[in-house]
Amino acid sequence: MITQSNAVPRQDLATSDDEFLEDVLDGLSQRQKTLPCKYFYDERGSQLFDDICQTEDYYVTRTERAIMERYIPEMAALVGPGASILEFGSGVGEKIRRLLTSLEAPHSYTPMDISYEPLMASAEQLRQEFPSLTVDPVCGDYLQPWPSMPVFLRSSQRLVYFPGSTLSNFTPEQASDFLSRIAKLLGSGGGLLIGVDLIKPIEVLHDAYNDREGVTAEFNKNVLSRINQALDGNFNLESFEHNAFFNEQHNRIEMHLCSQVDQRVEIAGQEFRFSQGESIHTENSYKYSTQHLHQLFSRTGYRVVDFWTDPNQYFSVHYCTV
Ligand code: AVJ
Repeated sequence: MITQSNAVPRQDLATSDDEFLEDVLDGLSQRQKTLPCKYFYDERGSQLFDDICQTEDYYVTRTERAIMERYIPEMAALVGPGASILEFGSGVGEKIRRLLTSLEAPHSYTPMDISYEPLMASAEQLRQEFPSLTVDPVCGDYLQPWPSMPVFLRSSQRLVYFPGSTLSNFTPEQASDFLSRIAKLLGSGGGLLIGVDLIKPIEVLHDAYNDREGVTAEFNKNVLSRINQALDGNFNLESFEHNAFFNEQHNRIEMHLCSQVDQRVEIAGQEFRFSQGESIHTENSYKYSTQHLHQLFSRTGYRVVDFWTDPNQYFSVHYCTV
């Protein structure tokens, strides 16, 4: 992890090639081959994700934005003045602007993200746009132990912002653990503003992860080209097919890459066999009902103060306090 207080800027430790290689070899050695979804987000992958967010079929981003637009004054009133905000997975810092301009005199902003360059660039830009705001970027994987974050912890008006349904990528156990950790970090009186995707008709879900422009398929396959480039792999991208479907038993979209033929792939000198039809499980995206969420929040130490949805009830934003 890197915080601003580390005087010397360093490469992103959270995405070192050594760790990447270890995770890839590990994942592809399992019976159901798998790859951690965090590796989608290299520069090209982040661009492709942005493109997904703009497709007609992917309702998630646009629906959350509409909820925020409509209800942000209510949210800001609940949060109150002088907030210090910690955001997990801040990306290029797009969503926070809307919140910063609506909150009354926000005091500080601590973005945490795995991608070093966009994190630092957006921190610098926010400092210029909001001169009275203390911006204290923290680079790292938020599923790992967190660094100290002194600026955030010094405040008694703590707000954690976790938009975009990133929680969807966590298993239910990871989601509980993560929310519990945040509750402890927030302490009594702290607030959580969180956007989570909801269960909906299966066709809508299916289309969102199988968009007609094929951007999601490209996003999924990009992890293979990343392995080829960074880890000296020889995946033939044409011989893998994007497959995304809703697993009703687990309430989750699963994304896979299916081998179209029997084949062998080499990565950093190590060989992996794929039989025809065998898949690599690349992502889970869990969908929740508001009842699920309310149970989850109360089990992990929160009280739901208010929540907002869109007219179709496709997406939810919750404000909870500890
Ligand atoms: C960033 C986890 C919310 O699950 O909808 C989009 C990622 N994957 N299309 C999601 C994603 C394929 C996205 N989250």
